[in-house]
Amino acid sequence: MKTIRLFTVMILVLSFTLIMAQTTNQSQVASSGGGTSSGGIYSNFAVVGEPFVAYHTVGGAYQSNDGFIYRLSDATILNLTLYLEGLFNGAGLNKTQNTTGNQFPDLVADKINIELHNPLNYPTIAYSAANVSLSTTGQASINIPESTSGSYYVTVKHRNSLETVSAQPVNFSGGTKAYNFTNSAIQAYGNNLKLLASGIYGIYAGDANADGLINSTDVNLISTSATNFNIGYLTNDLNGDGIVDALDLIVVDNNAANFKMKITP
Ligand SMILES: [Ca+2]
Ligand SMILES: [Ca+2]
Repeated sequence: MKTIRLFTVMILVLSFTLIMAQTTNQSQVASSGGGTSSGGIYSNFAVVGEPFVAYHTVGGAYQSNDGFIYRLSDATILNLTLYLEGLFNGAGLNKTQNTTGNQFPDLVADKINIELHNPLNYPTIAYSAANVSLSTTGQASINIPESTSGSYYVTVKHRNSLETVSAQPVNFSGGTKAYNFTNSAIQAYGNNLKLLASGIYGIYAGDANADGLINSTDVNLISTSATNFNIGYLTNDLNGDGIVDALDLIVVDNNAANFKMKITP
């Protein structure tokens, strides 16, 4: 009889321990936004603290615990470093201006578009992010969804700069990826970067009509705008000071004279 009672008590203690363990574990799982659950499978959760380990797995491996299965997100963060010739001030990027002051708040210099292109068929875009903030230190960051794991060329577009592509495809299979367009010309496909200062490279300015060529068409657009004393946050304002004038013309003239054009795979 005593044995049976002791056994019952042990079962109760064990059950309580298991319940507590499950509760404790669940309390340490925090949604990172958009977490979903279905049939006991949780996905896109960030996991904090013990006893879970935040694996970053390729292709979506599963970590099971206490009857639940936690699937950890394979989303990738892409951290780009790049300078735009037009905004470069010797140490970083100027903040673009409009008629009343800064166009963007805080440390945002301007906005860019970032595209991931198929490595075997460049015109095919696998993912794109528009209006990404580019900081005065040349930093831009985007989240690449898990569905876009794999290798892609990284393309940077800006409203009056030359389309520029990474030298090679970048692998996006989870974690954080950094790509730097400022430390060497060979970081861009076709070495298509301009030497801005000793050891510092940037994306060519002056493709005002965004056709992939910096030529007389762009010169004429900017020249006309300067003649009309246009002011504001304008595509023809290459240096972003809020005024279209001779300073912008010098930049586009120089790049047009050197027949600068986009170079893509
Ligand atoms: Ca052009
Ligand atoms: Ca200007």
